[in-house]
Amino acid sequence: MHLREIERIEAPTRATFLHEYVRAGKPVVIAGGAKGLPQSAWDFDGLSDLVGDVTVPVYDWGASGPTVDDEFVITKMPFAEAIELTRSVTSTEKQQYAVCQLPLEHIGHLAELYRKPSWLEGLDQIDRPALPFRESSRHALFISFHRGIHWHNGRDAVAQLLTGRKRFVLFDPKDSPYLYPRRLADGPKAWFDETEAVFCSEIPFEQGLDAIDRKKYPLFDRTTPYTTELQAGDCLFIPTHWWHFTTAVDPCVVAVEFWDAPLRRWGYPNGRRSLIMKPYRKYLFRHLAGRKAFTRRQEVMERSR
Ligand SMILES: O=C(O)CCC(=O)C(=O)O
Ligand SMILES: [Fe+2]
Repeated sequence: MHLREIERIEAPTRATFLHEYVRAGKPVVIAGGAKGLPQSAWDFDGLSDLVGDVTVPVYDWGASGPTVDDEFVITKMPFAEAIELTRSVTSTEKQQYAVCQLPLEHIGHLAELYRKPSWLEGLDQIDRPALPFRESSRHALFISFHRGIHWHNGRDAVAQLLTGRKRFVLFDPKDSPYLYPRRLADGPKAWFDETEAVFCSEIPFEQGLDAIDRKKYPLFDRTTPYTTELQAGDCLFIPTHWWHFTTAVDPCVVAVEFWDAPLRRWGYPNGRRSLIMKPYRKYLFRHLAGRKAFTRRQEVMERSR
């Protein structure tokens, strides 16, 4: 296995970012790319002061912390309380709580305060996919120690590290055959669990790359992990269908923008699954669930009613 460091650039123009990275489907770190923007004041104390009294959904994995099965429940609490619980996590197995995929629109007036980096301006309006594959652009907040491996279902993303330090590990979609992807048929829940991200490797990444059992997962050595450690203010472009997981070095807050990527840039072979799942999901939301937030747990609750 050959680790590669993700390329780092500074202050790109919008054109450079678009042509050399987004359209090339190439991950890149924009060092200091979120510096000077209003959201750079969103450290733990800043967020508590601004929107600490807003009630937010929090992921709860119980005493075991997140595992490959990613069995969690959603619980609700004031954001200030969620911040205290999530910022004090020091290891993956002790991560009972995390804030994941929390839309800025659901956290008081945060969405109004947020500003897009200039090099990201308007990129969600070009190269749009055909209607059945479209979703709205979103920005969401994450406060997690470990975020399990997944890829984004037809969405490009820019993660901005607002405070702390975090290690990101990415894999090219071409490495999918060596990442022991789960098949949709492996669990009925998988058919419903398609909110931006898809969790679908059998390999436990919770303890990092070195802890992976090479005898049990011999093909894993054929992958090329792309790694980087983000500091506050750094941004990372994650092309659609690139696998990734994250682990905090220091407690951190991440803001992520998601927008649609055209089909020709979907990463294959795992992108094939999205050709079916994306339109299917849109149908599901519109006609069956009637709403956008649709987590694994909600689905279980929904169906047991
Ligand atoms: O680190 C996190 O909590 C989430 C990061 C992530 O998955 C992303 O930026 O897409
Ligand atoms: Fe992600």
